[in-house]
Amino acid sequence: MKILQYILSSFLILCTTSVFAQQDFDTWDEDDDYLIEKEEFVDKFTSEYYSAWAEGADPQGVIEEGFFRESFAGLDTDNDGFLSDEEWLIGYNYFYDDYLVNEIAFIDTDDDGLIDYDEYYEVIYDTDYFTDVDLDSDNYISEHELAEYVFNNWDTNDNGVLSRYEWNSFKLYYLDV
Ligand SMILES: [Ca+2]
Ligand SMILES: [Ca+2]
Ligand SMILES: [Ca+2]
Ligand SMILES: [Ca+2]
Repeated sequence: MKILQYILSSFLILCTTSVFAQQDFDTWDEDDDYLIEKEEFVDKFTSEYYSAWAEGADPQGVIEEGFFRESFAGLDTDNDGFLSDEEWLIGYNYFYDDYLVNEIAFIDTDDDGLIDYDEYYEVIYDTDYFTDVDLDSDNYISEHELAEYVFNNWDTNDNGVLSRYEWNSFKLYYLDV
């Protein structure tokens, strides 16, 4: 798992232009201590980014369908509407290894070598993925639940803050929805 995360991080850093990443990091790091604390993250995420995830959503939050659609879109890094082997593997290692078996052949039911949204939905809706994010179990993902989930995932070494390295590694996933 550690090695996979390392490979994944290295890969994503290559995809992220460091100049933009740097500017972004600084605007999120309000107190300029070179770390993004959870409070800094939640404030900015809920005020500026949640609306992109929750477009057209109920004021109470995002329902399951909307949440899965945005999750799928986040993994589809080249925005072609399908998950390639590579896109799936990265997403799988990062988000779903607690929930699913990693067999693309099992998910790709029409055998075209790509995972489309329906194929993804078919396997993901049956897992605890949504309910684990929906902390208060009201069937909506509120802005705070989403911020909490994103932050905890992003904080890969679980030390409660995002370093610049963690930030650069996964920026593409969360902010480019
Ligand atoms: Ca800070
Ligand atoms: Ca794709
Ligand atoms: Ca397919
Ligand atoms: Ca909820």
